[in-house]
Amino acid sequence: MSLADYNVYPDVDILMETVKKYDLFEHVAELEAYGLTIVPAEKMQSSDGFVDRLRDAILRVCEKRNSVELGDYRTSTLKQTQVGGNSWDLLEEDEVFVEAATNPVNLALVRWLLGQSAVFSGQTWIIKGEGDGALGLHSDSHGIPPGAGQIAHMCNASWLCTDYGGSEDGPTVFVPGSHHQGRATMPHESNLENTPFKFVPLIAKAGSLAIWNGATWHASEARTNPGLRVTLVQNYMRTYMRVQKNYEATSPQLLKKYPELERVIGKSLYPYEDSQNPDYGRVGDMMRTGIDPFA
Ligand SMILES: O=C(O)CCC(=O)C(=O)O
Ligand SMILES: [Fe+2]
Repeated sequence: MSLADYNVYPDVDILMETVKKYDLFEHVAELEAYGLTIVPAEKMQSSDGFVDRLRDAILRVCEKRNSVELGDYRTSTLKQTQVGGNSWDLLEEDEVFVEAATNPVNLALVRWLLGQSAVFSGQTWIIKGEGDGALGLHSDSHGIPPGAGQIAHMCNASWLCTDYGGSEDGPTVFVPGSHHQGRATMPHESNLENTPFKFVPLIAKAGSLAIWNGATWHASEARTNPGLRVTLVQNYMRTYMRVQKNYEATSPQLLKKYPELERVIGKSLYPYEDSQNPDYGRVGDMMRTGIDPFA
């Protein structure tokens, strides 16, 4: 008899049953210890052809939204600057995005990190072409001040839609265990060329899911291989990251009369005004709190 069979702690019992059913114990241990895990495609319980449909949908929506022709993703010469825009808010574009967001293995690990009340926050694609550059080490747990590292506050569950075989593919890289620091990276720590931290690359086949505690420091390497790296990024958050009502639409008259109001309703913070495009000013303001609780 296992502890879950007593059924006295339903929120955990159901998780344990799911973790056992899908053989995820190693992944749960890696999430705790390293702050990330990679679930191979064959363990994802995805339907037949899922990752091909997902990649095709991303490429199709990208072409439509950005008025570009990608051609064959294996040989396409397009660059991130041409295909990186309008990449958020994909859920209603194709049901494959709903499949991705509600995949049972994905949700088991999301709920392990964030509890049963975990909330879907957003999806975006990353499409990276030959010659596209590196991205510095950072935390995705925007808005979480130092000192709050005991639990995961948000997570990133990313579907690989192409194979990541090595550095040449421009993969994500991670600093294992960095989630225990409970803070974002400082500017002088973030450059992969001279950061003092050791990092590991994400190497896996298309259809695999890489999931990490949002506080785990990660970056990405430059891509030198031809063709495109295609990824679906998914963010989930704990409930307290939600506001009861979004006051962004507060009337301009009130905002003018009460100058403090704009700041109080978080008008310079999440969510983005344009649902498909990050407002980089807002991202910066959100991220600043990750290294200073008084920010
Ligand atoms: O793999 C990449 O290109 C960067 C990924 C990343 O920073 C993210 O998904 O939050
Ligand atoms: Fe990130």
